[in-house]
Amino acid sequence: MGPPGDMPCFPGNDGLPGAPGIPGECGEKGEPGERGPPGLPAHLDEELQATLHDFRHQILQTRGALSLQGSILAVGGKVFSTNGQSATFDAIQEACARAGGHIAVPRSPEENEAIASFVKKYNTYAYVGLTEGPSPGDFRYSDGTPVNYTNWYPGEPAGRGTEQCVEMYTDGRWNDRNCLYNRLTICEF
Ligand code: MMA
Ligand code: CA
Repeated sequence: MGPPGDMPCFPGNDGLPGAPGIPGECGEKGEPGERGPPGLPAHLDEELQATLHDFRHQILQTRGALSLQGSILAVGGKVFSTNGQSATFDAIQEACARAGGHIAVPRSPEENEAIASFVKKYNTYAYVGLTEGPSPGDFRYSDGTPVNYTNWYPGEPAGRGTEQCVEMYTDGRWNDRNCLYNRLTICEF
């Protein structure tokens, strides 16, 4: 065998590409774009009018279907609704919140009658959205404001701090009551 040659060899082919690097940081938020051209007046905007027409139609359809089921009642600006199910005060509050509303609370004789009509229909007492504050006999709305309209059954509230919720009887009158019974779920929206 002869001595090693001194002929330089040519570079070989490139290796395989490496693994991707870690992502870089996000860029700055861009400037807002230029203001668009002024739109048509609403009454001349056919697309807007068609959308409004469709909304109105869908609202009427939904209201019609729900009122035929007897599960909603509109009074003044409020809509009252029940699912016909009974639950504790806390569970009613949660169910109403999940539906995007609050537990029903009558703030006028008309609202009281609407709620009472569900109580009669289901022959089940309902809790209303009032609870007793720290001082006995002081019932408040869930936003903490003191109750103004009331419809207590004669002699009520009598719990003096031991009955912190309020149930509605089938005649529409109210009784302060422990919060852990199962009472009709009625929400307002
Ligand atoms: C009575 C009366 C109410 C009270 C309930 C509790 C039936 O009504 O004392 O004030 O809330 O009892 O059981
Ligand atoms: Ca009572």
